[in-house]
Amino acid sequence: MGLGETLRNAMESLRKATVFDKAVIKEAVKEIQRALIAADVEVKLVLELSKKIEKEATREKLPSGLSRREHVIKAAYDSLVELLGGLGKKAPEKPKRILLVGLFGAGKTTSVAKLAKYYMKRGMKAGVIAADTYRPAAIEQLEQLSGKVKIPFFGIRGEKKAAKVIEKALREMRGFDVLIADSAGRNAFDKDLVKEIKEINKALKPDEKWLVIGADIGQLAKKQAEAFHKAVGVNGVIITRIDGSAKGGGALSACRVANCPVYFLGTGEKLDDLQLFDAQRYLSRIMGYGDLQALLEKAKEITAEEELSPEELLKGEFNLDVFYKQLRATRKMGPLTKVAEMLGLKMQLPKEMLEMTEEKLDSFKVIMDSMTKEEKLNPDVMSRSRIQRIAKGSGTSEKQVRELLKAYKQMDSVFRKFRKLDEKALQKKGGLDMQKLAQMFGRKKKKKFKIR
Ligand SMILES: Nc1nc2c(ncn2[C@@H]2O[C@H](COP(=O)(O)OP(=O)(O)O)[C@@H](O)[C@H]2O)c(=O)[nH]1
Ligand SMILES: [Mg+2]
Repeated sequence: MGLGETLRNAMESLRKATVFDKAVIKEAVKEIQRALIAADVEVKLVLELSKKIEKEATREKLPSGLSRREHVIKAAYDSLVELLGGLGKKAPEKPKRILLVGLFGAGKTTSVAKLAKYYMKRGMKAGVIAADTYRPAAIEQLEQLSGKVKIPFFGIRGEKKAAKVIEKALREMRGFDVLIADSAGRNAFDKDLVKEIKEINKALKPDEKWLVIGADIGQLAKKQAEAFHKAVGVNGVIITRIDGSAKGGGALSACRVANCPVYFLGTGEKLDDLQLFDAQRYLSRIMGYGDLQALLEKAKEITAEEELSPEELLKGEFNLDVFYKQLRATRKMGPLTKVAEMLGLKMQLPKEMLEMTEEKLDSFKVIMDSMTKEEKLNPDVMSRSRIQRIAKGSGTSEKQVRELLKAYKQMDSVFRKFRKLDEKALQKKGGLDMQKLAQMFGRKKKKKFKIR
């Protein structure tokens, strides 16, 4: 599974969870962690991101207009965008001289031609300079690539000094809007390479010095960006082969940390396979969402699950719908035992209810899907024939339907006791406080966790 797919799964589990609580968020965060680490994102960054999401998830006050679910999805999405490069600097629209640097095989020569085509398409007069004098075949490679799309090319066969080539090119290629120079790589970053780039740099005086790296180097991109930056003042990055590598996320986040803006992504071998980099667009593309807005819209669709506050639960109508939601919440948070204990009601709580299995809950859900609204809101109308109909409609047995109804009744009577206690407390004044009781009901003080 690629990065996009795993991240998407994590978002989907946030989006689709029936009960939206801490356990769901924790699980989703774990999934995001796994996805990022598999993409070679530095562990430290992954942990920072997880903390950020969890912090936002437990925030007391939410920005207006968002449910907690939407807020968490947005927070996760935004932190991912930030991790992969933020809404940082965009590639310059009208560069004058670009020098590409990088190690062997990074994709420099290919990218020189791609860039020339890119700027030509935008109405600029672009030319390329073959300043890789280290590898004899490099000149031919660039000539061939640029010849395909009639990009003006300059190179001197047999010339060993790259700076000489540049000087001559600058004299010959006047009147160009943008000149893009290739340079030689090495197997590793070394003095020899730095010396050569410095000479080219002096001759060309480029306004843009971009480092080309293959996505497959993952988080090593940080070291490389820093080294090249220190040596020759790199001010932008092109990440190539993002199409074939699972480590694109690692390379992108590493450049972010190194403070090197990623301007372009190489997405294939053809000259048109070059994309302006935008973290948000990149993320929405790999995750297969139109954009964040589309994702939030989808989250809204399933926000049908109403908010269930403990206050309402204790004060309000208790019915099968509330029962089902409470069962799920209880299972995840286990708070009912505590409240019951405090009220001396623990013994009266049916044990099976606290030990309800996921399968049983699922079967309850299926059964309730076959009930009418009236039956759910007012289970007293239940009759033999209705039970038969529900069992048939839900593909369960009458016994299972009765089991659900029995559990509901037990719970209902427990809640009646809660309410009575509270009324008495109110009469006494200063006795049991509904607010306090509610807070204890599965939520830590003040940290109210709405279930939407
Ligand atoms: N799939 C893919 N291949 C690429 C991309 N960019 C470059 N390549 C290939 O990577 C290899 C090395 O590219 P080259 O430009 O010669 O690298 P250089 O040594 O840095 O000049 C070539 O086979 C290119 O076709 C890319 O974005 N995607
Ligand atoms: Mg090359």
